[in-house]
Amino acid sequence: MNTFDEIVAADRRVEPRDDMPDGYRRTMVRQIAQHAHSEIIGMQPEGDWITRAPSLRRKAILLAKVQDEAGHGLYLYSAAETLGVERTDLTERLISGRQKYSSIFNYPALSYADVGVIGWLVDGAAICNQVPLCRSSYGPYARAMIRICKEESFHQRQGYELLMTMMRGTRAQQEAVQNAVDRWWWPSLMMFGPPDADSPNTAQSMAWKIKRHTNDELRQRFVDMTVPQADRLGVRLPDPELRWNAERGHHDFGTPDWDELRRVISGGGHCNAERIERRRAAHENGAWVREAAEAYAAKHGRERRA
Ligand code: FAQ
Repeated sequence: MNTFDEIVAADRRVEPRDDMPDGYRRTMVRQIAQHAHSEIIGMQPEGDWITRAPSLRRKAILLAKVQDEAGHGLYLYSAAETLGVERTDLTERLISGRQKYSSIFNYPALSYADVGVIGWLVDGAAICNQVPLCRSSYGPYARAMIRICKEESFHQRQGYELLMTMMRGTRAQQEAVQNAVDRWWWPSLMMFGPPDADSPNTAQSMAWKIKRHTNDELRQRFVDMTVPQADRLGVRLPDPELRWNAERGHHDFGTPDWDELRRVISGGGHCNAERIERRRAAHENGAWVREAAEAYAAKHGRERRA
C-alpha cells in the first residue's frame, strides 16, 4: 500500500479511502465546498435574465447554461461528501456566512450584454482556473473537473457568440457590450484570488498538488488569452497599463483593486446580502421536497428489508 506522500510524489490520485493528513482533507473540503457554492450562487446573476431573453433561441441557451451550473454544484457537493461531510451542513455553512463563494457573483447583471460578458469573461476565467484542476491530486475532484470544463467551454462560446452578434448590431448594442466589459473586467481578474504574496493557501496547496499553478500565473494566462479575443470582438479592455511586453512574452497589466476584493469576500459587495437571502429562501422553500424524498426513501427501505 502506498502512503499519501508516495501517491502525491508519484503524481497519482488520492482516493476517498486513502489515508490523508487532516490538513489536506480540510483544504479539499474548503475548496470543493466553496467551488460548489459558487456554482449554485452563480446561477443568480444570469438566472435573472431567463424571463427577459430577447428570443426563444437565447432563452433555450441561457436555460441550459444555468441548469448546467446547478448540475456542477450538485456534482461538486457529491465530491465533497466523499471526504465525510454532509451537503446539508455545507449549505448551512454557506447561508450562515461561514463558508465563502466566488466574489464574482456579488456583482449585478445589468443588461443582456452582461449575459454574454459573463459567459466570455467569467466562464473564460473559470476554465483557465479549472483546466489545471483536472490534474488535481484528489481523485473525485479532478474527475468532476473534466466534465465541468467541457460544459464551461460551451458556456464560454455561447457568451462570445452572443457578444459577436451584439457587436454586429446597433450602436446601442455595441455600447451595452462595452459597458458590460468595463464593469466585469476587473472583477474577473479578481476571481483568481489575491496576489501570490498575499495568498495564505497557495504554497501548501501546490505542495499537495491540489493547485498546479499560482493565482498570479493563472491571472496572467487569462489576460494573455483574452486580449486577442477582445481585439477580434472590437471591445476595449478598461486598463490603460495593458500592453504586450515582448521581453517577457506576456501582456503587462494594471493592478486590480485588492481592497475591493477583500471587501467583497467579507460580505461588503453590491449583491452579497441579496444573493445569500435568495439562497436561504430557496433552501427553506425546498424543505418539503427533502422531507418527501426522505419519507420515500425510508418507506422503500422498509419494504426492501421486509
Ligand atoms: N472569491 O489563499 P488563497 C464558477 C479566498 S467559477 C472569494 O489564494 P486558495 C463557474 C480563498 O478561498 C468560480 N473568495 O486561496 C461559473 C481563501 O479563503 P479561506 C469558482 C476568494 O483556495 C461561471 C482566501 O480568500 N471557482 O463558479 C477568492 O488557495 C459562471 C485566501 O485565498 C472555484 O472555486 C475569490 N475570488 O485559492 C458559475 C475554483 N479568491 O477559506 C456560474 C476552485 C480567494 O482560506 C456562472 N478554487 N478567496 O478563508 C480555487 O482554484 C481556489 O480556491 C482559488 C483561491 C483560486 C479561488
